[in-house]
Amino acid sequence: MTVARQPVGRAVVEALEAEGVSTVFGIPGGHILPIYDAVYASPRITSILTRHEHAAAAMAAAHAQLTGTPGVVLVTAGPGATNVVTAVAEAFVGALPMIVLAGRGSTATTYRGASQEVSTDQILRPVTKWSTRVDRPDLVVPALRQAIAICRSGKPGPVLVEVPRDVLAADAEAARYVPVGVPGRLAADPELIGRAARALAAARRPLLIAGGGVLASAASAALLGLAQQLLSPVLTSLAGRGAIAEDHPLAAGGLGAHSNPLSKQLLAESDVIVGLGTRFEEMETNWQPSALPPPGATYIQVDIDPAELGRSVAADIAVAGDVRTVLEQLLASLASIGPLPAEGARQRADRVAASVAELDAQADATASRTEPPIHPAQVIRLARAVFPRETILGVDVGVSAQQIGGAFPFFRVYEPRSTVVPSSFYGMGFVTAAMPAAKLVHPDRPALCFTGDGSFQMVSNILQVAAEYQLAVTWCVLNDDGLGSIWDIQHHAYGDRIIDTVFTAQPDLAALARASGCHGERVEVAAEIEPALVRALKANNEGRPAVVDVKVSRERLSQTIGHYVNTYPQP
Ligand SMILES: Cc1ncc(C[n+]2csc(CCOP(=O)(O)OP(=O)(O)O)c2C)c(N)n1
Ligand SMILES: [Mg+2]
Repeated sequence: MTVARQPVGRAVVEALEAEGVSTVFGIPGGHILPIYDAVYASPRITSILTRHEHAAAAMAAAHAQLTGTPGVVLVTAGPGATNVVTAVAEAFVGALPMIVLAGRGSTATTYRGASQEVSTDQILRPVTKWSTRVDRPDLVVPALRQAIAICRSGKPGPVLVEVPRDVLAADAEAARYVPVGVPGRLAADPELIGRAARALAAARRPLLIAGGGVLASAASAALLGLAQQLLSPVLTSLAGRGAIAEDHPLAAGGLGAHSNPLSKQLLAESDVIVGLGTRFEEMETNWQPSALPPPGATYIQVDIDPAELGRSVAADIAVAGDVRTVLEQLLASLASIGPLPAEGARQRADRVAASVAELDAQADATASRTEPPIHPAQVIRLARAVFPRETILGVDVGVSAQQIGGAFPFFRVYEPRSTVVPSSFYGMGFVTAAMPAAKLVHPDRPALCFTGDGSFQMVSNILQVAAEYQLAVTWCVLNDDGLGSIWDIQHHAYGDRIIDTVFTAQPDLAALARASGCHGERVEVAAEIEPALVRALKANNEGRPAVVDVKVSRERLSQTIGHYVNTYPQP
């Protein structure tokens, strides 16, 4: 009997199809063409040409943030692969599943100075869960399948499979492909669940903190169940936003510079704190005791990855397991303990709701300012009025976008998997470049990205990508003519010795948008903010991406100053 054979590139694409992949992001080069040629023939996979590989990996990461399934990147050898390093590192630190398929010089020329031949598998190794080079045609698909299993399992992350061009162009036996599927849900040790449940049942002032792990395990309903059982307020990390609808009476805000005075107070006063798939990363704490569980509190940490338990904050009860499963176990255990919630919990919950209403009123007051200059918070609060509830929110790096766009309640998020955010790796431009992927995942939901002028200019060729594919997002540039976050530090901690943090020549970003086929407007007075955002949303609804470039002052929220400036220098 003759065994059917087929080109490796085609087998790779068939495997991706079997895994349900519908979009790949990348840029072709000679080394990766066998895969591209099979995508050309595929009825199920669309490729997006991203004009820079950084944007390919960033969009794949956004795809992962918004869907929970791996984003797929196709790049050529050498510079194609090295161009993805920064966005792959974002996915690594941010625990996002991603598959990078890269070409490599032919096996015949490996040691002979071939074009584009550097050890890209080694360059990517520290920022991937697995980085491998496959030199045998019959092992490419098995390696890919293994890579998919690894990128989705436990704490998700990126993987690299690179294949020399001759191997990719060869034929291999057509073996049956069995999809990896969704990872199983790991339950926690029942004894630990019992300890955690008893601690929670005895808590007088519990607090739940939802991180990206809550979204990763689709645990929102269980989170809400526990919060309501205990009448416990809920804080979210930036990655965890949307884990609870931000108009829920128990939603109290975030951690770190994105936090408000209420969330700090809740952290300080709570006696039992449950961290759910969250890490108290440096971006959120600056290692300051006031941003961490207080010494007297019992800290219960739940994480799928045992290596995360107690890593940044010592945990009194460390529970390894899938967040949703653990929450369900806790709820079952609590049901047998009762009675809940603690005395005084109703009054505390009412106080939280009243404080949120007060914060909201303050945000409204900021937004209503009419005299110049424009405070970035104004823009963000007004955008919340213009863009509807189902909007996908992107916040790039930078003081304006991050600290204010990320801050509750200026812009609200209502559903899980509705944000595109950087990890604590914190690369400028990552979210700006990633944002158009939102329209691929949710064509019917508006998508709005707050970004800084520095971050935007790192990746502004994303405008052309968005225009080409009509990925109609709005970038709202909070333009302070500089690298404001770093200017802040020079201003406060370096005696105002300002070097290389101010731009004196700036492009007209609105004109750049228009020249790229997008809608573009520049705003310099407060009265124009809202109408400009309305027109941008209208352009989006007509299929055109938009830039609203707003001239803002270098004004900060008090929480931002407390978080960064007062704590500088850091360890
Ligand atoms: C790729 C990269 N380079 C440098 C930095 C350091 N950095 C952090 S914030 C920032 C300034 C960001 O400027 P902008 O996007 O205009 O936002 P702003 O702080 O002005 O609001 C810089 C340079 C970084 N995080 N990422
Ligand atoms: Mg700036």
